[in-house]
Order: sequence, then structure tokens, then C-alpha cells
Amino acid sequence: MKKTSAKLFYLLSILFLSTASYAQNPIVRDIYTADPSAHVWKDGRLYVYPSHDIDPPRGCDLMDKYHVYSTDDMVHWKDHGEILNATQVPWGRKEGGFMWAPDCAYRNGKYYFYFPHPSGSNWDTTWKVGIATSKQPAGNFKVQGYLNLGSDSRSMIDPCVFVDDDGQAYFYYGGGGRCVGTKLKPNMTEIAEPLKPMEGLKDFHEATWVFKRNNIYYLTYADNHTEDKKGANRLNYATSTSPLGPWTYGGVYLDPTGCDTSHGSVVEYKGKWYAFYHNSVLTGRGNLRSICVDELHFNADGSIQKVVQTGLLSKR
Ligand code: FUB
Repeated sequence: MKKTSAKLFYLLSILFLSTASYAQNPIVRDIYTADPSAHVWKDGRLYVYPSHDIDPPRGCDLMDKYHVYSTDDMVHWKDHGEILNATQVPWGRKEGGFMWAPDCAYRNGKYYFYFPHPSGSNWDTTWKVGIATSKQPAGNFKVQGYLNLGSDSRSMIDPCVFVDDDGQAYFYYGGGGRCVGTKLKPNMTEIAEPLKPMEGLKDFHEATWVFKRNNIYYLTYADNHTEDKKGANRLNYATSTSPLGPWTYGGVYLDPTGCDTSHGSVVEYKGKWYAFYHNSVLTGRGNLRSICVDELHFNADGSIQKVVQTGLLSKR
């Protein structure tokens, strides 16, 4: 009986949310996009920097040609077009592809676009975090090089840059079960201190995202969950009073989306909080993904409620 009421409540919530005034999920339908990093910049628009699954896919290795999207009402999304591709990366592997989950940060009039990309044919062991800069949030990016992360070359994917209220920027990355972070120098292109492991995360896999709300720092990430089937990773969160931890595990806030991977970001826009994520509802294929957004709700104690994925209802 309890289970039936819970199911009914869930279905009614989806029905209500799917008639709310948001663009229908997935929000991009003409190409395949994944790993959305969302930011609100000083022009008052919300920008999303996703990666791009190339159709037809071959695993995740053909991913290339980043696009940027923006909105000022969560209904109408503007595609700013392609901002960077693998042929524009002088130090990149000659075979191209592997332009994975990016992030973007703003400081002193410049936008810094961080993208993971291998430098050699052996992609798995040659990851670097590239940096491209521009005076605009969605165009004219020029590759500047890559972050010098010392001898650390393990799973150098999924960069995330968080800028605190005092202007100090923090850099995080990680995959394959390891998440590390440190301060960035004011130039945004060098780390200020050695990388340190983020402690307290439970079952970390990849996809780090850091944000702050009411003086609490949140680190969200994908776990390794595969209980019933392949493609069952979930998004989890942990909290801290410091941007570099130690972290206290909070729980799962996004259930599996039907993809082989899960990856998301959280942002506040015009008084509401949103969870961005990807699913495979348009294709049924974990390597042809589509970005979605739904509202995110917090409890009074700062804990995060499970996201109701309206994206799971959409079909082509
Ligand atoms: O999209 C390629 C990789 O899959 C990302 O870097 C991971 O987070 C996962 O989504």
C-alpha cells in the first residue's frame, strides 16, 4: 500500500513537472550532448558547457566539437555553435577525438575553458587538462596549453573549477575511483599547491562538481553503482565546511538515467536550484546521450532531495 502511494506521488509529480514552464527534456535534440557543466555569468544568462557524442559513436572515443548553450528563461535555449575541436589542440593526439567532459570558469574579464584530452595515441595514459581562453563566454576560445599537474597522469578527466566568494579558485579532477583537488593560482592556469585526495567520498567513480549554498560546500559525483544492470551509475553528494574537504557523505540525489555513465552539475538561477544531467532517452544508447535539467530541492538541514527526472518521459 505504502509502495503504491509512493508510486502515485512520483507519477503525479512527473505529470505536474512536465507541464511546468521549462523546455522539454532533453533540452538539446539536434545533436547528442553529455556531461553538462552549468554556470551563470555576469550577463545574467545561464550557460551550459557539455561534451558532444558524435553520431555514429564508437565507445566514447570519437567525442569532439564542443558546443555551448545558454538561456535566460529555462525555456528557450540558444546554441552558440561549435567552440573548439580536437584539430585546434596543438599538443593533442594526432587521431583526434576524446574531447571529454569540460568545465568553464570566469576571472578578471576572461573565460577559461578546461577540457580533458589525451596527448598521445595511447589515450588512456596520456590525459591532460587543456585550457582555452576567451573574452566571451561562448566563442573565440584559443587553446593556451594545459595545466601542469606534475607527474600525475592517472585518469586526468572531468576537470571542475569552483570559484569561491572571496575569488579563490579551486581545481578538481578525477576518474577511475580517485578524486583530487587543490587551489589554482590567480592566473587560473597553474595549481598553487600539490593536489590532495578528497577524503570522505563514498564509492567515487568520476564527474566531480563543486558548488556552495548557505556556506556549505557540496561535492557531487558519479558512483560505481551497477546493481541490476550496466549503466546504473548514480549521482551522489557530500558536504564540507571547506572547499577541499574533508567531506561528509550525503547520499544519492540522482538515480540511474539509463546511460553507461552519469555526470551532472548544480546551479542556482533566478532563485531556483537546478540539476543538470544526461540520459539516453532519445537513442537508448549510452554513448549517444542528451542533456537534461530538472529542479533541485534542499531540505531545511541542507540535505538534497532526490531529483524527479522528467527527462525519462521524453521520446523523440
Ligand atoms: O563523456 C565521457 C566521459 O563519460 C566523462 O568524462 C565521464 O564523466 C563520463 O560521463
